[in-house]
Amino acid sequence: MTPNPFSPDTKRPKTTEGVFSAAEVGLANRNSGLLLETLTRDITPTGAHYLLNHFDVPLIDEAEHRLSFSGAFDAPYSLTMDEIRALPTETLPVTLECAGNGRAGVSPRAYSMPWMYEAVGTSEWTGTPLAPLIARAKPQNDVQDFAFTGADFGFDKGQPHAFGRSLTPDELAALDVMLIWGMNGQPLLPQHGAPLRLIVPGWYGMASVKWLTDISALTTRYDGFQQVQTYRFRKDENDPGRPVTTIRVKSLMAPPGVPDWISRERWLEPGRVTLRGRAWSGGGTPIARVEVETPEGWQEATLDAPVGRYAWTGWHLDWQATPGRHVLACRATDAEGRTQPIEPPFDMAGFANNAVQKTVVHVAQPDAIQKDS
Ligand SMILES: Nc1nc2c(c(=O)[nH]1)N[C@H]1C(S)=C(S)[C@@H](COP(=O)(O)O)O[C@H]1N2
Ligand SMILES: [Mo]
Repeated sequence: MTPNPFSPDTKRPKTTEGVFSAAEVGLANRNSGLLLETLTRDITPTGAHYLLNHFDVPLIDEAEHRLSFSGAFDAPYSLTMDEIRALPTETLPVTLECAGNGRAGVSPRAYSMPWMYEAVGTSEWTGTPLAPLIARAKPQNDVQDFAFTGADFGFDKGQPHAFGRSLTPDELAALDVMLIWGMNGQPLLPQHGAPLRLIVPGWYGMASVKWLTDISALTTRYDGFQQVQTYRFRKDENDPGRPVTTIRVKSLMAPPGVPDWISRERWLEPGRVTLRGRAWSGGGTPIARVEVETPEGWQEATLDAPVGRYAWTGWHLDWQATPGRHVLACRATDAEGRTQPIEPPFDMAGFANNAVQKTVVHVAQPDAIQKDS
């Protein structure tokens, strides 16, 4: 028998520091981030929404695609895409954020997709509520988990598996889980899960399974790799950890002025500038306050109306920019009083780093800038 070519540690140190490896850069090329300048928009342009795909993107013929309800259901069934699109349709703006967002700012750093700030975005997702479809399949009384399986298959830590996640019956009852086929008024793109995905509003992105093929009712707890071996907060190797679920409160600033190509530090002219950005929290909790740090100290920003219960809130603050180098920052607090830390919280996998973003700006008159000639 040929052995599994991928051992638990194949080319994967546990944590690392300093320069980024070729493997990390390769992951960053496949999994693009939001363009921070689009943080001025309520809805992220589709092409600027972040991507996180563990394996290869399955290119599915939607005429052949079926969603099956299998396992411990009394009335298992399956649906074609035409049948799914004929169901009651809703459109919901939801902010999605990857649990690994901010990982590159945690020290030592987990050896994985090296996100800085960009793994977040808001889309208008079109689909149908999932709960009635599960009820129609008549789950048996002793069901403990519903397992959601994607069409993508690969290896992680030596373990072959299709990407899959689960929710308990209680979680399903508490969350507004949607079955989604449209994004911003267009059909889902292959890289975002076409033809069908889940959106689990208020939770980190890993729960929103793409390329959904099967929903299985289990009378035991689901033990898929992506459910039990990762997406857990762990302080060290021996820590069994706690599952990663709802999104932590966070905010970002759309960088003002214009950038330096490599460093992304900014240049802007002295005078009044409107600083703008977005703030969000998990579990449907509204944003209560955003403070912005300028050389004059922390000041409270003005909040826009939220884009939706599960979507981010815009904020803005007018600042009189004075000449010099400054570090700007923003910090959100949600309606339950949770606020962003200044320093990144440590986690073995670098999950849920919601530390404040810092933006370096250089304020100078145009005539102080050397012309390109
Ligand atoms: N089948 C499948 N679903 C998946 C993933 C995946 O790799 N395979 N990645 C998850 C993760 S970790 C995130 S953050 C979101 C990203 O969704 P997006 O690429 O549409 O932004 O999809 C989730 N659903
Ligand atoms: Mo993610």
